[in-house]
Amino acid sequence: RHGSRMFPQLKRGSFNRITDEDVNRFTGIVGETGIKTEELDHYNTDWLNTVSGFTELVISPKSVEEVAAVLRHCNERRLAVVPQGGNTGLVGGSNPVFDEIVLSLERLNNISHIDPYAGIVECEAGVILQNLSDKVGEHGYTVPLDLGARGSCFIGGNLATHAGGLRVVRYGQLRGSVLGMRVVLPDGQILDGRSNMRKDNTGYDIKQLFIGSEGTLGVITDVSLLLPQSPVSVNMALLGCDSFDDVIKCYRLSRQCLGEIVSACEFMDSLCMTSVNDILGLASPLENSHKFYYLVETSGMNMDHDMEKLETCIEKVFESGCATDGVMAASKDQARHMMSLRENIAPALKAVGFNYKYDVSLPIQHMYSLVEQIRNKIRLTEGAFSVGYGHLGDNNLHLNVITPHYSAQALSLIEPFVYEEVSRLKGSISAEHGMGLKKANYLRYSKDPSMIAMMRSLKDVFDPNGIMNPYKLLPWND
Ligand code: FAD
Ligand code: 2HG
Ligand code: ZN
Repeated sequence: RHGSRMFPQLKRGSFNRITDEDVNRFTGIVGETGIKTEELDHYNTDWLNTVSGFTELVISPKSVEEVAAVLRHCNERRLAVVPQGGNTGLVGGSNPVFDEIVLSLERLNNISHIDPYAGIVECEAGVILQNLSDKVGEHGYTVPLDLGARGSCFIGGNLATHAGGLRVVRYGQLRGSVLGMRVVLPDGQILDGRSNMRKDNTGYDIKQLFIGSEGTLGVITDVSLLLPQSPVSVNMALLGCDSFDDVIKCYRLSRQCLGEIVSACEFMDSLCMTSVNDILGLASPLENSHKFYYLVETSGMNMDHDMEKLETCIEKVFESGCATDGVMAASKDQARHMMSLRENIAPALKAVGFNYKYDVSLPIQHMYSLVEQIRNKIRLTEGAFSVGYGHLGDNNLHLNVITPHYSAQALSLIEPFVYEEVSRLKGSISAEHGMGLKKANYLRYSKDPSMIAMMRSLKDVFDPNGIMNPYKLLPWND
């Protein structure tokens, strides 16, 4: 049996099953407090409640040596393992499919050192992103990554998925801020790539392979991150637009007017806004409803300077006619509220029904037409609707379809069409959430066969027995 209705054809790999002897051995390594054999629903099921497995064992090591000893035993015994962080992943990557052991990073949560001069933090993989952010904030720094799941996701999970989020337009992708990492391979080898140097051109940058590897090559245990200075002034504006073309024009103008202080460029359609309004009771600061909304945030060091720039920007936007309505946050609380409207789209949609999520990169001018095509395809499916939102500044569309309950028929209307279309437009079928279980078989839509073959070769080098997060990221149906 397995817990994914979406993939009835998936078969369990030829891994051994856990015995009492194995459990005793693991208990010897991590102690009684590091072992769980009961009440494992939280570990077995994903945040979206769309996939769930049947693990009977969760192991939570407290040190890198314990991770190494656990993995060595799993490898010798051919026991499959799923590394798990905060379990907020959206592609079914962090949960077992069958009876894989869950190796949770939850107890590896030490922030070991903050260098206030260089702006570097060293920490373990199990630190919750919000806690990391609060801690470095005490020293005047911020983490170069922020996302709605900050209260639950772990920095190790962020690295393993190569999470994007709200601030990529400002700080770039996470991999650019990673100075060093320590990783444990399935045979128990510790790859110690810890470093605090910004520049290091001594050959292959092995840590980069583990960023975005989704637990399929090894377990990330430690990281050093370069930190940007915390902004002193944060401002926000929410604009209402009549068309997606107008949203793009607003975006273009805002980049031109605001330059280096831009820190988020997000968009959402009207159904997203009504969903957060109606389901979560979060009110829009705009009186009227609009077909589209564009949210722009600035972060800088001088409130007067930043406000002046944003005001001039809004004036230009209205002069050009690309927005018909708009409001600037008058306080930090208002700014937070505006961003919460955007961040809460995923929680609001989750409350309505079954969510089919597509997280794609597309040329900006094609981003919304995909939503319209899908809307047309599902128009006869009872109770179904689709929305579009996302990180406009990264050309990252979040296309979500919602049906009252899981429907294989609805799924067949969307897939593989959605992947074919993204491939045709030379986009990416995963901009930031990763491949996990749900997207693994579609890898070919974004990667050439030569690249997939090389990915398999690398997998064989690091994990020759294939025990690390099986059925994830790489296609399992060929
Ligand atoms: P998990 O979900 O536990 O694991 C994710 C994957 O990483 C799994 O394959 C797991 O096996 C692997 N893994 C975890 N830890 C390790 C480790 N230490 N070593 C090796 N492998 C590991 N994502 C974005 O990119 N941008 C967003 O804006 C965004 N917003 C979100 C908002 C909400 C409300 C939610 C629920 C999710 C959001 N996500 C977003 C998705 C998710 O939060 C991210 O993918 C996050 O980085 C996952 O971190 P996690 O600790 O929860 O990892
Ligand atoms: C976001 O940007 C997240 O809000 C979630 O990446 C997107 O749920 C989604 O589709
Ligand atoms: Zn996102």
